[in-house]
Amino acid sequence: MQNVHAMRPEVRADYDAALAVAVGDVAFAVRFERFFTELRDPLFALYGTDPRFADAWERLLRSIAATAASRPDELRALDHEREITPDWLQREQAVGYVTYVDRFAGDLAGVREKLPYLRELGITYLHLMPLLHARPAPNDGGYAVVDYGAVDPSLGTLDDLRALAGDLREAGMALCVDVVLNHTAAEHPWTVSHPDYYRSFPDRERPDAFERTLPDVFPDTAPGSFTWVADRWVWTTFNAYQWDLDYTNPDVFVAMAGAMLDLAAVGIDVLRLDAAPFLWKRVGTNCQNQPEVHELLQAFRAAMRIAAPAVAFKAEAIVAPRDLVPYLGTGRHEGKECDLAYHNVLMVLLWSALASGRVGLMTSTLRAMPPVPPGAGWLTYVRCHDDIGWAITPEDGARVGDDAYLHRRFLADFYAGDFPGTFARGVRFQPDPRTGEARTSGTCASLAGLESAPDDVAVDLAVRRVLLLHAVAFAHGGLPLIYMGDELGLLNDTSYLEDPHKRDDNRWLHRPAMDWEAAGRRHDPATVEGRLWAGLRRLITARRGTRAIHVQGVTEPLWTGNDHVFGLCREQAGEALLVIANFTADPQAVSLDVVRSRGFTLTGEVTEPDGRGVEAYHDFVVLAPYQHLWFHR
Ligand code: OTU
Repeated sequence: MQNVHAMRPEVRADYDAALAVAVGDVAFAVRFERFFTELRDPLFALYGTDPRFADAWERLLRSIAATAASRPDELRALDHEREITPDWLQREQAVGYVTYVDRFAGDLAGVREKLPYLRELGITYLHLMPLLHARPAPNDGGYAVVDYGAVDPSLGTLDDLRALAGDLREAGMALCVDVVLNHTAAEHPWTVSHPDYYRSFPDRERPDAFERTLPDVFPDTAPGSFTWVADRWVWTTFNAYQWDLDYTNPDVFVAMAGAMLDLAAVGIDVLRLDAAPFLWKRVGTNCQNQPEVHELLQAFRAAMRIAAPAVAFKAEAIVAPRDLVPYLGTGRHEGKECDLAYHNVLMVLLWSALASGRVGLMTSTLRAMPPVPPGAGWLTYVRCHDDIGWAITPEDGARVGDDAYLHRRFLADFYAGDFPGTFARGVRFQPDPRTGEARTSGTCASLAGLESAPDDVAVDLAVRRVLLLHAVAFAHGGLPLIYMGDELGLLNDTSYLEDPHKRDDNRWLHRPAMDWEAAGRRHDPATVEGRLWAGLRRLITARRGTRAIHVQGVTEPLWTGNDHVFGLCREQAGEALLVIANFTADPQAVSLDVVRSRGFTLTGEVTEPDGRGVEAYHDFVVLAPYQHLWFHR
């Protein structure tokens, strides 16, 4: 136990307390010392002067030690493995799938039975939407938890979850679940036993002060950020039944850390930290992305690294690039925050390019993105369970001489099916009458034109659009996610309109139940399902064979000299990938110089993940409608 003797004295005292629980675990001792200051410093900075802190700190150390001590051999082996290969989530082989448990397979036992389907697709990472015990509907799709220590009874038990995690491990798939850490359900027992876990105010003075600079998340259905409950105003950023936790209280941090550690003990591999930007509030700001949020995330991360280092963190922060990249750990937090974050900007730009048929905004905005800190990576995706918020800033627009406001209006109109000539069939989400803007709901296939397609030609174009967007998400670098049903082209599902608890929230439009009958057609090349399935399989195979996609590579969006053709170059360790992608329904030519200038050649090393051949004409490569080509060197 050499390391223990080398410990600094102040570490030693706290360590002794923790060690009493995790006796004789050398690996734990090493981790404890290594990450101790990463845990202690942010917490002392946030809570050091709070009289509640000493007791909270002791409880935290105890639960960290208890989690480490009870870790079964199987998970310890995983801890060891992932400490050696921290890039395990960002390899070129990694592909994720996102789904609701009930809508995919009824319950957790059902998901276990459906694993062969996911294996066949080539999935290595499964994100199951919120599955902890939620309040009865409405519960925002599970984002209103009443018990963090239990699975929702409609989906199964903790044992079912443990069994599923075990099956997945055996199949080489990682399991991600949501931790709703910004708020609990209004019915959570804490609201009664620990009212000081929440933020509430006797009158409107402070709420009014905050609301002067607070944007509305749900301006249409849940305006304002406070809800009058009995005799006070409770902070409710989202729906009235979702009460924001008060992270100025150290007990809240410890309670939520305990919930995360318990999930680690069940064998969860990745925690999705829901609504991370909102954890800390400050008057005079939009109460998102405050510096304290990063202190909290670093402390959660350090606690987990000490207790269960196999577990990775994924930030759900749908914010501007400047605010987003810090969730991956920047500056003094480098290497100490989340492993993954959603690349919301890429997702928005893909749909923007598809609607306008122009790639200038996408190219210039992506080129201006701050680089990802070493070791961290993006989650790239085309659709998810949420709406699409058209986060295009005035600076983004200005770079290509476009008016960002008008472009956002165009996108909302286009994808709501209102713009003349549009192929999209989506709906407006939370239109804001004050600005005339709206977000967009709708499934990938419906937004891409499959629902509106009058004939085979239009169906063909819609299929190609779906594959094109996925191709860029798959080639970009990071961990690509497929949203359940998109592999089959599932259309908008309007049945939510008949459910009084869902009717007000049109995000349910793009949360259909899995159509297993449609899935049954996935091997028939004459069907839409067959073509999408085969197309995605080709993409997964192409990605797998492309070392340049590995996280350590560099992503460089390229100008191709044709405003309708997107270019993307990936390089890592001497290997490179060039993707050129036509975002229009017309043939588009690109000078072969674009290919040659990067050292690629037209013959020999081209893959055609969309199944069509390469056409060259004199000194040009001519891309068919929505075609994308992958060049390797
Ligand atoms: C998340 O989304 C979830 O993804 C949603 O499904 C939930 O409704 C919500 O939290 C509440 O739990 O505003 O429009 O920057 O954008 O947390 C969706 C992050 C949301 C927010 C995000 C939030």
